[in-house]
Amino acid sequence: MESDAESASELLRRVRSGVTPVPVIGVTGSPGSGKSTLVDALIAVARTRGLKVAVVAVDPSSPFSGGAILGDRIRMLRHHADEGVFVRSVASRGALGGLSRRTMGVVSVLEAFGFDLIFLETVGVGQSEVDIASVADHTALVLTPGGGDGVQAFKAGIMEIADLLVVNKADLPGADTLVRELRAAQSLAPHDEHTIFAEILKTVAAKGEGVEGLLDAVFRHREKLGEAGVLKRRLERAKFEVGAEIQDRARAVLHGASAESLRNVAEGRTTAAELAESLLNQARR
Ligand SMILES: Nc1nc2c(ncn2[C@@H]2O[C@H](COP(=O)(O)OP(=O)(O)O)[C@@H](O)[C@H]2O)c(=O)[nH]1
Ligand SMILES: [Mg+2]
Repeated sequence: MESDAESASELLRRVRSGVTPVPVIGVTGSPGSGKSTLVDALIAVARTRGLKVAVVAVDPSSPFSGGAILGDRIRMLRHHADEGVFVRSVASRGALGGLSRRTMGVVSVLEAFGFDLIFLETVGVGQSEVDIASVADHTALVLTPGGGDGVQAFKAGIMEIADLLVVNKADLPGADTLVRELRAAQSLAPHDEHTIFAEILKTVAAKGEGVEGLLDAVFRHREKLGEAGVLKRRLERAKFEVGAEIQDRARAVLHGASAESLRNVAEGRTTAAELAESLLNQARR
């Protein structure tokens, strides 16, 4: 599925038919905010409840540069002998926002294999926060005190896309201030009687504190969504996949533009729109 092999689409067709959707929980936030530690703690809690857990950690770097991937692997390694846990790091390969349609294929396979919960960890840089919200059923944004995270989340419009706002490292000073800032930001954001505000939760992932509560909040959010809400999220995911497919193709079409045709645009003999139109037409034939 990850390597986009010929057989992948047939496999995808099969794993997606008749599978009961399981919660896909997106975990995003700045590097170092404690996402991996939190997911690791969530695994432990979920296991005590008898739930089988899969984790897909999307790393924006190459699979060979080590760093974050290695750290995540080592941390979650304590679960390696547990057959109810599966952890997979995937490189984003420069895909927009780090999430690719291949990643969605991987999620579907895990769903078909009977995992009860699927975590999707992505580094929150730019577009990926928005992407994660469109592919996950439940998006948890991990923030830390004292990092100006609250203000930044508000500015970047991330508040609206998060279903759960997790103030991690609540053992450090400033956690309550951040919670207050987030509350204030929520009350200022446009809302009506139908708005479901993101729950704000404090955790100390490193000690497992507040993690039970976080998992409960995920299930509460699922209840609020209801069947219709979950279906809506699935449709968003499908839309993301189709969009990613279109972008891949557009890139390939652009790649086929000759230097001469580009020079014509640069020097005003053709407009960008005209060249785009003709490239798309050529690709159709
Ligand atoms: N003080 C404190 N440190 C934490 C907490 N959770 C994680 N950390 C530390 O923060 C660092 C980054 O954690 P990591 O999970 O790798 O962050 P990620 O990059 O978001 O996945 C590690 O050194 C963790 O031990 C916490 O609740 N309190
Ligand atoms: Mg991590």
